[in-house]
Amino acid sequence: MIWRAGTYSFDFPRSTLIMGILNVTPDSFSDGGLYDSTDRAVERGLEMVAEGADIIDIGGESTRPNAVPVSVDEELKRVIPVIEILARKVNIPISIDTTKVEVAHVAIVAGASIINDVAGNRTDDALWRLAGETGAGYILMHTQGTPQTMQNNPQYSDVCAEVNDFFGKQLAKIDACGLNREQVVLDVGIGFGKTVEHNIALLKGVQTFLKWDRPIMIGTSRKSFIGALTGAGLSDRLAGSLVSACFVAGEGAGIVRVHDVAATRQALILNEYLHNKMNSV
Ligand code: PT1
Repeated sequence: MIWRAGTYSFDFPRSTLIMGILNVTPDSFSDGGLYDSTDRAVERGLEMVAEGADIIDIGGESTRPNAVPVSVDEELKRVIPVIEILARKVNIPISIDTTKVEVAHVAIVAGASIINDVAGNRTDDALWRLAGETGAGYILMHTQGTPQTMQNNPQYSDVCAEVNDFFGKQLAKIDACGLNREQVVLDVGIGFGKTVEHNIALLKGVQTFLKWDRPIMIGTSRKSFIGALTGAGLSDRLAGSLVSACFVAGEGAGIVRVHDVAATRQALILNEYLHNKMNSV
């Protein structure tokens, strides 16, 4: 199975890809304000490449529960200078974490190769047509509602079945927009309109999403369900993040989205040796 993202492509099955998170925001849930100048953000991007990232995901609008929305202009001002510089300095794809077609368009012109869409439940097709026209990779993420409403009593009768229904319906609409399925990655949206039980069911159910024959991406890094299950505070969730990344990798997820790139690379390498997915030793 191939995933095409601009001039990049990845063949699956393969060792799990690591998408490193670069939040250029003052308010992201675990690292807000850390990389809110262009220089510091570029430096962290280069550091993630050195740590073994396969993709850098740049976001200028936090989408954690109850985040405050930002304008197109503000989002552009945050992310575009970072994308322009990093795209020239690194040889891995840069992804733009945005729900706005205007931001995605300028980001692609600036050098981004992937659109990471946490509003995969969109009803308009402009973002899908943009991905089709530009050949960018496209990450379709499941969510219920918006960041402002999604944690307001989320309900499912069978969360894996309902997320699979969602993938089927959205993929059919996407097909009609000239966006090739080879460009598409599916993401269950951990923490987006889900209770702790829903998140656990989705992680245990990774295999049910493989039927679409597309790479599955999972983002658990530092999220609140780890805190809810263990009592760990925001700055203390690395162990839970690593265990969940290794678990979903073993279940067939192709990409994990993480803050802690070096630690995740180390954990995944060991995990792959222990599961006999690496030949030597
Ligand atoms: C994700 C993701 C994302 N997560 C993709 N993009 C975030 N494709 C941003 C919490 O419960 O999983 N996949 N972009 C961050 N969103 C959240 C959601 C952060 C929930 C924290 C929580 O703590």
